[in-house]
Amino acid sequence: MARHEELPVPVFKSLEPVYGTGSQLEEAELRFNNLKSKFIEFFGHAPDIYARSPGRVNLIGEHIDYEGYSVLPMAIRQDTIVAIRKIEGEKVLKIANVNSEKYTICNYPADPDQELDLKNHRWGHYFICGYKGFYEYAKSKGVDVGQIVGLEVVVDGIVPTGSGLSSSAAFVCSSTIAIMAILGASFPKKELAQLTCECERHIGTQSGGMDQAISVMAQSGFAALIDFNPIRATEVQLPAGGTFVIAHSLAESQKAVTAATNYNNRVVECRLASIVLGIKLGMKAEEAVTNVKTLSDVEGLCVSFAGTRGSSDPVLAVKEFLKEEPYSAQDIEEIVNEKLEVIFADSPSSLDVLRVAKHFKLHQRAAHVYSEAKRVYAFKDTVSSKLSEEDMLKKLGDLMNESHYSCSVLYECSCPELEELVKICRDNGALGARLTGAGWGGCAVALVKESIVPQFILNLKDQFFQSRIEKGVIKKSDLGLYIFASKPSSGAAIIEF
Ligand code: NG1
Ligand code: MG
Repeated sequence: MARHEELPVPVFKSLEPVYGTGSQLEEAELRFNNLKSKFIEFFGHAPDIYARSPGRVNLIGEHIDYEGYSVLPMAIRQDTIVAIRKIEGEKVLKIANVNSEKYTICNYPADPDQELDLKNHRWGHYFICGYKGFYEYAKSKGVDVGQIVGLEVVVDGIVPTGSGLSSSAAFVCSSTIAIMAILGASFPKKELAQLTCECERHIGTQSGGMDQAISVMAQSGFAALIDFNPIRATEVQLPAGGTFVIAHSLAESQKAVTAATNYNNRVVECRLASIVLGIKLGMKAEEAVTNVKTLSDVEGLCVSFAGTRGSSDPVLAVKEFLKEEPYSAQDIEEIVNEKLEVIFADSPSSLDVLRVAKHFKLHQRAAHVYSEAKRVYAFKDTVSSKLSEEDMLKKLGDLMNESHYSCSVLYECSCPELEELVKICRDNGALGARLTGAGWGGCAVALVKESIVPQFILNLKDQFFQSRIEKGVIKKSDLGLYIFASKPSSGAAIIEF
């Protein structure tokens, strides 16, 4: 039997296969009805097809996907639904949102080669990422998708934005799949995961592929170990006695806007760390600059070095060869024998990073990546070990705590609100708690014993959210959006009524 990632995105004629029964189905029915009436309101007729793709919470493995390392996320119930219809004649993409006050209608030309105006970020840009990516991929595969047509689109997303729960990937994946379906193409899930990852980069972040991979490939009831090159998703059964509670720090992390100082900065630092490590471990400077792209490319050299010390831990090489003090651009240029602007000449977003970076913390970033990559496997091994459930949950919690420490201290992608929230989670009995997603705001995820979940949520409401309600940061009636327990949900689907 084919592995599930070889299969196409499932097409359903009703909502039950995606949303199950009960309150979740009721909520979905309301959303789909509303989406349809909004579509009629905007465009005068109903959509032809719907596509949905979920957000995700990353349980462990932060900021390592773009370095080629496996990660362990699960899909959450919150998703983005895209309703779509072809318009013959008019070559325009009309992208509307059910929340038309916050997200006003965006029009773009129906031109797959258009460049996105990144200086003027608009919410509709994410749809265009999928649009461009779909056409690029279809062309590379020689798939004929016919004449260019116009599209009418209405979007309904309930993944909180800027929260580290991948609202962006949910939007890009549901858009791409809707476009694919309306144009009559069908690609296997793993190809969609790859193409949506690449196309989200049109927005200007040098993302890894975790979010799109889990959004497209998730299986209900399971988290997944996602490997890259090639993309693969292996189901991970989580222990029944533990629940993951997601809580928002209420600091919004606008990744597309802060990329040069935050996300892309770290991608650049990792690349520089890997080049310097490659050189220190015997590569010719020129060869390292040309061939070394990620820390996983030089892991073998680091492990060989560790072997001379009777270990297999690549972090030993980091400690030996990368100084703890921040490097200046000049420090690095002397080692690599090249101008940094030349190394990154083909990447405008990396050049933006170089323009604003004061220094580069190569030691800390590399130490985080190598140690976090190991924690992912330790997490996976623990889940499938013979430990008692009690011991298993404790071990998983410890790994999450270590991950948070590393993100916070070595990768510096936390923020005061997340630190406060993580501490409150632990003080209230979480076995482990950590930031999730890119960080610099957004959500924390806590592993909590099933039996104390209701009390845990009440305590967090009291100790973290209450003062923010009083200050008017959020409305009490919206609390359910900011703190909730989550079970592993299903991945992308196409729905045709
Ligand atoms: P968020 O910020 O949750 O969308 C981002 C990246 C991931 C991964 C994490 C950090 C995008 C689309 N996603 O996730 O690929 O690198 O940060 O682990 O940029
Ligand atoms: Mg995102």
